[in-house]
Amino acid sequence: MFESLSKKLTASLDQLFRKGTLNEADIDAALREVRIALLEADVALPVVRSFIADIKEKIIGEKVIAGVSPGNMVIKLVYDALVALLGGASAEINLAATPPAVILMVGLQGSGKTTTTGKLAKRLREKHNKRVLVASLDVYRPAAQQQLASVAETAQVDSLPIVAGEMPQAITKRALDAARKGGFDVLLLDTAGRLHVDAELMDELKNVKQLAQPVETLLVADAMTGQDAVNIATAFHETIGITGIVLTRLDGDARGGAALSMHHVTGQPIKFAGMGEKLDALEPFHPERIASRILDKGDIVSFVEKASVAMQSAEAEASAKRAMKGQFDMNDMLG
Ligand SMILES: Nc1nc2c(ncn2[C@@H]2O[C@H](COP(=O)(O)OP(=O)(O)OP(=O)(O)O)[C@@H](O)[C@H]2O)c(=O)[nH]1
Ligand SMILES: [Mg+2]
Repeated sequence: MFESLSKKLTASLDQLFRKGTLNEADIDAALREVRIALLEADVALPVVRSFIADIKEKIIGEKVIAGVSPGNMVIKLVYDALVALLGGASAEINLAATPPAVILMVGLQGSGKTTTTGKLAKRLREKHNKRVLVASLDVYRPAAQQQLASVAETAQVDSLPIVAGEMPQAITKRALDAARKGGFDVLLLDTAGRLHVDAELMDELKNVKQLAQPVETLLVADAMTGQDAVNIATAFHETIGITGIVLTRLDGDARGGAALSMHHVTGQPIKFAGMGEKLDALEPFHPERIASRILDKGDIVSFVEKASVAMQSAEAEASAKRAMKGQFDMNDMLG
């Protein structure tokens, strides 16, 4: 995944690495190539713009670190900006609710909701020791409910018995009731897909959300989604309100656009990555690890980090010495 983005991004920064000193034109040229690499990877234009502006601002404000070349410093800043774009720290699944903790799965048609529901159910059972019930609210596609039942069987979790002709809100009520009575810790609600953002189905999701009061509403999105990722994420977040994102098909040759755009436009974390069709192919999403994979400059990043820590401790020591001598000044206060 991200191979072509990784190659281009790394190449665009290699020029900086080779130079001893940098002027503004060098940096502009490198950032122009970073911008092209991101656009070619289908990252949405407003996201790319803000990414580049952010780095430029940081370059201007950045302190010079002893022993670190300007080129290395820029590489480190690009890496930091990538980590931030991917969401910063990794985020765990939230189960902090009076049981059953309800997780609502939403997303476009074929994005991987049903598969991810099965993956998550399996993970919660195996890794978190939870008793999980799943229920399908997809009454529109023939056999969709049966598909979830068979996924649940593979995941070795319970699924709500199917009642023919029942509508989504009634299923939701019955699922909540069954989860409470059955002493389940978690209830996963799989919903119907939609081809585009569709007002009628969105309304239905809003009603289901109101009824179920989920602790997590996860937007399941295909990592191959290009420029449209921004519209999809915005629409779901504005109408329903999501608490996290699951990117599926990261095992394919995703260009990266969705991964790099969706957190930025929603402010919500990417919690998991789907890495295949099998039920154990779900991984927690770690922004730092993904950023290192995209920008193949791990050695430089850790070198700059160490130099920066060393400089900070040297500065702290110097200011402590000055304080001992009673020479503490405003600069020490401002840090
Ligand atoms: N390679 C790969 N395939 C996946 C992944 N997640 C889901 N799929 C496949 O994508 C296809 C659609 O997955 P579903 O889980 O049925 O998608 P859905 O969102 O429930 O679809 P609808 O209910 O029709 O909206 C299936 O063939 C899955 O096996 C993934 O992470 N990697
Ligand atoms: Mg489905």
